[in-house]
Amino acid sequence: MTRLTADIIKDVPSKISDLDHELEKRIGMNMRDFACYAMDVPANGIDFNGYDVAIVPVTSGKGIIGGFSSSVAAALKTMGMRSFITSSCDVAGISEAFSSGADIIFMADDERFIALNTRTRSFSDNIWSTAKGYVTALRLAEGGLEGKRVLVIGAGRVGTEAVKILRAEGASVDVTDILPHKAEALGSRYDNVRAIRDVEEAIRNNPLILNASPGMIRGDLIQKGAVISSPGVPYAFDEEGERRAKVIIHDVLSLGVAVMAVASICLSLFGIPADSVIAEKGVTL
Ligand code: 2YC
Repeated sequence: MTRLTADIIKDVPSKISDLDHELEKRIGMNMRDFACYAMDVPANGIDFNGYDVAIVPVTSGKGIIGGFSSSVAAALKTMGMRSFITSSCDVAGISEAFSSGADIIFMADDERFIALNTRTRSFSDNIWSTAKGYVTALRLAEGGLEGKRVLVIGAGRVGTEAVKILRAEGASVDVTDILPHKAEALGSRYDNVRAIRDVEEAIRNNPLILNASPGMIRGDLIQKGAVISSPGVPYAFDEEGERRAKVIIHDVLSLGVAVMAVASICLSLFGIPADSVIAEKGVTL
């Protein structure tokens, strides 16, 4: 997954309520209700205000990303959770979170971004949650994915989870990646999944796209009326693409965080392995 930068996320805290209202206007659900919908949690099934959520800055590897913790905190607060950023980082921050009675602890190093539920010992993962959120957004925008063909651009960790979740929803998948072997690995592992080498041809032929790649997508390739769900960072579309597409769903962090929060509460499994067994078995409360 592309590593965020302070510049990419600099507006998240100030723009989070606009995003929430935009979502409400477009799909009739705010971020919190959308995340519940994505996780099959009944509306009002969770008392969000009853959750103290700690975000622990992590200095390992490439270190802290300016604004990352405050962006996560802002998204969680918008959902009605009581979020706070620990004053310490790393292990000291985790112990601070525990001793302050945090119910859920959000933390990210360069490899993984998780939400650990201290009450149920389950945790959710940003990769899977982002894929789940963006497949759900595509389904809502398209009015259902059963029996449809979706093009997934990018066979990285989010794209791979999205392929699995799309299959679990009854869609057929064309997948393409700048490294063809990554798409071919998915094509040979799953039926109803085809690896496509010519990405331009694939974009021209598919009106349903989930973009999980960091690359730009030329607007002149996009079909008129295309429905595009795009967790890929940075934003990939030019004016021509925006003119042609019926809808392009994109945000840089908050939708994945919202699904993580709900997933960490409603999943009693200990963790969600990267191969997202949940996505294939479905989640029922
Ligand atoms: O500020 C901090 O605590 C840093 N350790 C956060 C590092 C996040 C690295 N991961 C990413 O940038 C992307 C995010 C979209 C979530 C997953 N990968």
